Amino acid sequence: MLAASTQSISAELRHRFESAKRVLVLTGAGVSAESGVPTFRGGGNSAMWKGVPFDVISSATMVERDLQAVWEWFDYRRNLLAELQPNAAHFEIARWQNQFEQCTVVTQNVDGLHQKAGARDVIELHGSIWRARCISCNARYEIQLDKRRSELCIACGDRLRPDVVLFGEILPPGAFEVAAERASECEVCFVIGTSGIVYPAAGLPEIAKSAGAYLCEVNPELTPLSGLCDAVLTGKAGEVLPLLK
Ligand code: BJW
Repeated sequence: MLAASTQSISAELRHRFESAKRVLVLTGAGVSAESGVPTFRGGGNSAMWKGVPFDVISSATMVERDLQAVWEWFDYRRNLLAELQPNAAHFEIARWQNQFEQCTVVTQNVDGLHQKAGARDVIELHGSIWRARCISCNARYEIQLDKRRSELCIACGDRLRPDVVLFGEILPPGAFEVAAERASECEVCFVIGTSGIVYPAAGLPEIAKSAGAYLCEVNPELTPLSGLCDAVLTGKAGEVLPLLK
């Protein structure tokens, strides 16, 4: 498959990009791949932790069955993230927020790299690896790398769990609703580095498209959303996004 080049950016995409006032950017694990963060799927492989598929360990059932194992998986990933930096794609998206009147960044990622690159008001559909949440009262706590992570809730004494959205769990209150509203208002919607199979996030491009937005996918592979998109830029986000300048 041919990678995107300045030539593959059509005149229409360039025009839409230059004239848009409201843009929505939906990102997935692929946007962080060039920072060294492993994706969940893609290339025909599925992430594993100690021989357990990620969709088993990242599940509500596992929180009930073996919270300790879930913490180990997230502690491992958080420690990995501590060494990693945002890449050109994160920085480009953060820059877009100064370029457009409204540029909403909606991410499925829990890594915090958009914010580290300077993006503001990021809608984190699947929570954050940098927070813990009480399993009873939902009180939330920041997790700092240099401090020992607390195991119990200060407010009610019950156990804490990672503040991320696992399979079968509902999204943070209001997050999808705000994202869906922005999707229905945007003129251009970018779909970057997501396999587009996890809902409700994967429904956002459909909302944008039915409200008349121009859809552009950036991904080295085709996805179930590719057919819906007006432009498909085949390549790595960190290489493709700077071509839009
Ligand atoms: C590059 C690149 C480079 C590589 N540049 N690109 C409707 C239909 C069917 C099922 C459902 C439905 N609605 C809801 C469901 C159930 C379920 C679901 O969607 N299942 C599907 C798998 C079928 N959804 C849920 O359970 C959600 N909850 C919910 O809907 O609540 C209401 C409800 C409750 C109960 C019953 C019914 C409804 C919650 C979903 C939570 C997902 N959680 C995870 C784990 C988070 C914690 C953790 O980090 O471990 O979120 S799963 C995992 O997948 C993670 C990701 O955010 C998410 C999406 O993955 P993503 O980001 O797309 O990554 P990959 O790895 O899949 O793809 C990477 C892509 O990057 C690839 O395409 C590469 O090619 C590309 N790439 N390098 C650009 N350099």
